[in-house]
Order: sequence, then C-alpha cells, then structure tokens
Amino acid sequence: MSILEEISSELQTGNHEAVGRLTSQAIEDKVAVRSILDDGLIAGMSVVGGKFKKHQIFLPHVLLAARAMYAGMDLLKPLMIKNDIKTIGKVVIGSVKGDLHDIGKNLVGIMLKGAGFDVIDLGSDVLPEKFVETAKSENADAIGMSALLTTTMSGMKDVIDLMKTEGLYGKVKVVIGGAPVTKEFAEEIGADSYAFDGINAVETLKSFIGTK
Ligand code: B12
Repeated sequence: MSILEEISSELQTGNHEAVGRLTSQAIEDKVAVRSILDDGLIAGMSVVGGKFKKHQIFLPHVLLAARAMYAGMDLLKPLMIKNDIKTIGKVVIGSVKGDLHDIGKNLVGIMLKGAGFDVIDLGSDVLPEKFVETAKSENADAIGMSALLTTTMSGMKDVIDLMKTEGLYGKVKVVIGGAPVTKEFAEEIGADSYAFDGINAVETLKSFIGTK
C-alpha cells in the first residue's frame, strides 16, 4: 500500500493519530501537498461519504473521519499558505445558516490565503446578516458561501436577497460552492459564480477581482 492509500485508509477508520503521523511522513518524503490532499485525505473522505450514504456507517464514524481529516489538513495548511504575499483582495467566507460542515469551506479558505487573498472566515452556521454586515464593514471584494446540505442551500439566496436590500449586490462578488451546489443553482439565485473546489475558487475570484 502506498503512503497515500494508507492515509486514505486510516482516515476511513477515523484514526486521527495515524493520519497525522502518515501525513508528516509524506511531507518529509516530499510527496506533493496536492497529492496528499487529493489522493490521501479527500479520497478517504469520499469513501466515508459513500458509505454514509448507503447507511453502511453512521454519524459518529463520520465525525471521527472528520477529526482525522483535520489532523492531516492542519499539517498541510502552513505549506499551502506562502508567507509575505501581497493581498490581492478580501473575501468573507462561511458555511450558511444551519450548515455545520466546514471541512470544504476551510480548504477553500486555505487555498485562497495561499493565493494571496485576505480571508475573513466567519465559520459555520452563519446568518445572512453576518455575511452582509462583515462584507460591508470590512469593505470586502467578495463573499464565498458553502453549503453541503440540500436543506441549507436556500440560505445562499437569503444572503443574496439581503445584499440586494443593503445595496451590496453587484458591488461585492458572490461565489458559492459545496457538494450539492451547481452552476445552474448559482445562476438561479443570482450568484456571480459557482466553484467546485479551492483551486477553481481562486481562479474565479482572481478573474473577478482583476477586472473590478
Ligand atoms: C464529514 C461530513 C459530516 C461531518 C462534518 C464535519 C465538519 N466539521 O465539517 C458531520 C458528522 C458533522 C456531518 C453532519 C451531518 N451530515 Co454530513 N457529511 C459529511 C461528508 C461525509 C463529507 C463532507 C466533507 O467534508 N467532504 C470533504 C470536503 C473536502 O469536500 P466538500 O465539503 O464537498 O468541499 C469541496 C467542494 O464542495 C468545494 N466547496 C465547499 N465549500 C465551498 C465554498 C466555496 C465558496 C467554494 C467556492 C467551494 C466550496 O471545495 C471543497 C474543496 O474541494 C458528506 C458526504 C459528501 N459526499 O459530501 C456528508 C453529507 C454532506 N452529510 C449529510 C448529512 C445528511 C448530514 C446530517 C444531516 C446527518 C444527520 N442525520 O445529522 C448532519 C448535518 C449537520 C449540519 N447541520 O450541518 C449528507 C447531505 C445530504 C443532502 N443532500 O443534503 C451527505 C452528502 C452524506 C450523504 N451522502 O448522505 N457530516
């Protein structure tokens, strides 16, 4: 088994200590950070997601897998964020109201920081008012919203509607993401863009902010 397969496998069993140890070893062995993330951590979490969907595993197991995911991500984080980079724009991010999933949102935040954005992370279960007030007070260039549940996706529209009322819509760009979110949904609710992962989010925001 390769070290990446081992990371994936240990993540699936929720062994956070092993995931931390193996991630450190992979870093030492100079395995590319992107591979550790995609082929180790995210690959393992996809298997967990699939099993959870089929009711082969239950919530406590998913929580352990999430803790193991963070054990790896925390070690990769400093390598993904370069120091001394000029800020290219300010982005407020968060998981929408009612949504506690934050792994993907945090990854996007790390990628944005790594690309030179100033990121204000509001965490999870964020009310529309909080997104809008922060974007205003911080004079942000964009808002990035995450939703992993079909039941919380509509919260993204609530933020956009509030932006319209508060005169922010069109001035502050909106990018949305998360497993159930699509390009069509983004168009439907009036978001400027949908991005399927952190790299895509960086590219999208760079294109927006570069033309602002
Ligand atoms: C881990 C997990 C949990 C953990 C979350 C821990 C944490 N701190 O985040 C816990 C155990 C808490 C949890 C709870 C629940 N979960 Co859950 N969970 C998952 C699981 C297995 C993995 C999610 C994940 O972290 N993936 C890894 C990351 C890297 O991927 P990602 O989140 O998709 O993010 C990437 C992209 O989507 C994108 N992206 C994400 N956000 C953003 C934001 C922006 C701005 C951009 C541009 C891009 C972007 O970029 C990211 C990086 O590539 C998914 C399964 C799945 N397939 O997604 C279910 C899943 C999302 N959960 C589900 C459910 C049902 C629940 C619960 C309701 C279960 C329950 N009965 O209580 C609760 C709800 C809690 C709540 N109120 O939010 C369902 C949702 C079904 C649906 N259609 O709505 C899923 C799909 C599982 C399933 N197949 O049934 N869950």
